[in-house]
Amino acid sequence: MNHSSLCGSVAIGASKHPNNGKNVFSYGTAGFRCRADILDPVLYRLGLLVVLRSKAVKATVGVMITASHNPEEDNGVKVVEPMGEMLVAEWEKYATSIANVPDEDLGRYIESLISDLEIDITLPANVFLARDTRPSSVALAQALMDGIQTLKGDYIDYGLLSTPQLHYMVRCHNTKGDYGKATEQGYYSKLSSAFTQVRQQCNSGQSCYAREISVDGANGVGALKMQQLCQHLNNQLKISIHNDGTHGKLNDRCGADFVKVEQQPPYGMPTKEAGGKCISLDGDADRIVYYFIDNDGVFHLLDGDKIATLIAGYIQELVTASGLQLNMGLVQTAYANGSSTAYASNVLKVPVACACTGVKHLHRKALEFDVGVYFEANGHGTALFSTEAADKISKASQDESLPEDKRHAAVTLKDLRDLINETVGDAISDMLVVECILYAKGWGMSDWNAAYKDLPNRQLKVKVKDRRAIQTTDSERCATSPSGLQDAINNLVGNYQKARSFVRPSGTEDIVRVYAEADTQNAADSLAYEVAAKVHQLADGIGDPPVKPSST
Ligand code: NG1
Ligand code: ZN
Repeated sequence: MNHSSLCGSVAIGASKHPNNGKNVFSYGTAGFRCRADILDPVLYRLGLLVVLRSKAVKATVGVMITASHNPEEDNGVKVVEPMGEMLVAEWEKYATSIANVPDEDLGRYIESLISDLEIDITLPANVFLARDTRPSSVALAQALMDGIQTLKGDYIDYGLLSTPQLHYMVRCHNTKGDYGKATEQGYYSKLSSAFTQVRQQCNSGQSCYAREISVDGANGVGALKMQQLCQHLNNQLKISIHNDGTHGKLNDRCGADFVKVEQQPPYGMPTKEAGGKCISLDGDADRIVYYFIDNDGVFHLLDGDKIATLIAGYIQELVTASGLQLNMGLVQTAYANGSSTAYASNVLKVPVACACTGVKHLHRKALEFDVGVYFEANGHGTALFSTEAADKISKASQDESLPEDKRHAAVTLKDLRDLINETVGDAISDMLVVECILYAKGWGMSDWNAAYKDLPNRQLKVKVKDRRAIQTTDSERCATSPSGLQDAINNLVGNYQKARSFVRPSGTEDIVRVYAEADTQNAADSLAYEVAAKVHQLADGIGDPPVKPSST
């Protein structure tokens, strides 16, 4: 494509997807995410950009259209790197720029990227795209394809997929099938056969394990994909799917985010049965939380921290049993419950690292270990094996000279790795991993829940004039500005037992988030409101200062 034909094609395309310049778009930790009705020009432009990204990395890249746990009216889009990871930081800047450049400068902007980044425009480009079930996703996918076609890129439109499925497809394709087959059937086959293998090796014969699971599909794509998975599981699990999208609205009083934030069961789920195992997915099925109601009718949430410690503890046991020298780590964020961190370090003896909020930060940190497990408290996470670790495990699994128990542990580790979606957190894969571990231990929900007791906690949102006024360090656990805020937080925390609190600007909403935990719910609530009031006072709060309602 020469200069004038590129600019000409881009101008024609842009006229069909005009940017009226009224909105400012920013590619944040979750890609672009906002009201669906203003995203059309962003998708078109991102279509142009991913063609360049594919040429720059000489590989297939992915684009997922979803706004995850946000309301149905929102939408969003995220770019997937060749190995299934999140878009690199440098290109996040280009994504933000291309989304905001005026229509008449778009052709020139693309040309400048091509020349500045020395992209060989004659190379082929290939993009995999998929979308969630939001009604707006269909037209946005078309805008994206228009952008890809403008720059003569190739693409495969997978239609409806979960976010982690799309990440998986991209990695499978770029590893030439080494990671699996880049089809939906390939995904279910890989996971279901690994699931069967792991379960065969680790049957404890104990009795508290139950194979019945009630799934809250958040009225989204996860419900559809879970149905398909069931067809491959040969009744090893008995899954009943609720909030499957046939009547309710996406993420409306259901889904993993609702359950985590509200600390209550979703609507539309038969949770009344005591002891019943329940899970909630989010709108694009990359998050999962477990929960159950006990015999006294009390709701118990087993969130990302409980899942992370279960998985890390089990992998640690297998690594020890195999005799392999692998350094393991658990990566959390500041939102991890203090009890989970203490349990991982003191009981499991797994080193814990803290990363900034947003899975790309956790993912990066987890790569520093031979085996790194990472989870956000909200249920988004996975485990990563370094190439060396995977090689060692694979060799040990085939080493006939090893004692039987060591080799057996290595075989289980190898199959467990096949069950894990290493590209990104995956609710379906995470569920299968958790079910294998509970099965191996013969655990019911209350056995698992008894591992440690969460410290009561509270999250609040504060509206301020400019959330960038809040700056943080130490993986967001300490505020460096506005001045005096951290000292004030320290003083307030000092008034409570087992207390901790921090504040940070949200990356996905125009608010400041406040987190507090303490020995009682009342104390955690009081501390959270006191810290929120300080934020409001020192960072130009909007509206009335937050006050603790008398009922909490
Ligand atoms: P922000 O809005 O930056 O707190 C939220 C979640 C993140 C992550 C992103 C992306 C919390 C406290 N924050 O980020 O963990 O999931 O959304 O979806 O849950
Ligand atoms: Zn999600």
